[in-house]
Amino acid sequence: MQGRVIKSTGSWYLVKTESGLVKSRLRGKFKQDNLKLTNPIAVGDYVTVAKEEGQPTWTIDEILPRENYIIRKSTRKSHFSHIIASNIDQAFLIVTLKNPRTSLGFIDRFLVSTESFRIPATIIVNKMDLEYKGKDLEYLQDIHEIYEYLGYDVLEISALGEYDLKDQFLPLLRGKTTLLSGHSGVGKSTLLNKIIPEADQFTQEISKFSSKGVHTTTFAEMFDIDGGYLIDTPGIKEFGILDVSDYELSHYFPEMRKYLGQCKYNNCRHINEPGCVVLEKLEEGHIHPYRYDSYINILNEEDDHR
Ligand SMILES: Nc1nc2c(ncn2[C@@H]2O[C@H](COP(=O)(O)OP(=O)(O)OP(=O)(O)O)[C@@H](O)[C@H]2O)c(=O)[nH]1
Ligand SMILES: [Mg+2]
Ligand SMILES: [Zn+2]
Repeated sequence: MQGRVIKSTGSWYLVKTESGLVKSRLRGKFKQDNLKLTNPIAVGDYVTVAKEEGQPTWTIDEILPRENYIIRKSTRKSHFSHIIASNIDQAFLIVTLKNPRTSLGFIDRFLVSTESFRIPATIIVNKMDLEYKGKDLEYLQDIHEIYEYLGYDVLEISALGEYDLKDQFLPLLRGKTTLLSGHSGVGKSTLLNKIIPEADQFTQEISKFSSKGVHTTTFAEMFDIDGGYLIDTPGIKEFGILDVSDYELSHYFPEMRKYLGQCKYNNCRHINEPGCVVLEKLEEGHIHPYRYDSYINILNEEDDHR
């Protein structure tokens, strides 16, 4: 019987099938795509399940090919990676201006991972009910300028208070599998609860001491919404990029992608090569210097891990 994994705890999986939800375990090992994974099965995966003979339990026997996935390096063991969710139609990156501030570098890394599968991404600035001063408002302005220029939507919301989120969000979610991602404490679960009150996801105040989130959500889980699904995930601290070669990286920066093939050398990495069109466009202001910084930072980080 086929089904879709809607919750994963690492030791068991909730699979939605034609005949309802079944709690399943993995039998044996799953090796796949040469990926070293901390989680062999991820929320969003399509799988086949079978009932164990004479037992009330189910097992996952097979995982169907993934159309796409969002993956990050596992923080503790950097040669391992973790699939955040698979088979998604769009990704909403929830960001905040302060407590914690989401950095542009973090946003760019996330977008590299969505671009690598051409998954549409939207940046959602949450906690707009709070008061912001000069620097934070400038930062908000930067986010709009940088990402809207690239074609990403940037929405400002408040998951608390009187903001009418259902009207704003439901049309975006209809019939789609949507991932909510972002740092811990940005309000992913609060937003999900607002849209799907039955979900009743646990939320928690940010630690006053560190102004960081406390990783309240520990497992990814997806909830039915309007013919689609909304996926709540644990907050991520850093977003390590995986398996992208130096020559490939610029393909995942839309503002560079359109000039590729125009550089003098076809293996140009756009660092200091003569006749580099990307550097020319940067000089002319068609590529944002912050974005170019992120590009260089990711290149350097990739080197460290080889
Ligand atoms: N002022 C304000 N606070 C918010 C808003 N959204 C969420 N919060 C608060 O931020 C804190 C963290 O919210 P959560 O929803 O638990 O954050 P999360 O992103 O799910 O965090 P993790 O599960 O750890 O990844 C809670 O105290 C929420 O009440 C908002 O729009 N405005
Ligand atoms: Mg949460
Ligand atoms: Zn170049």
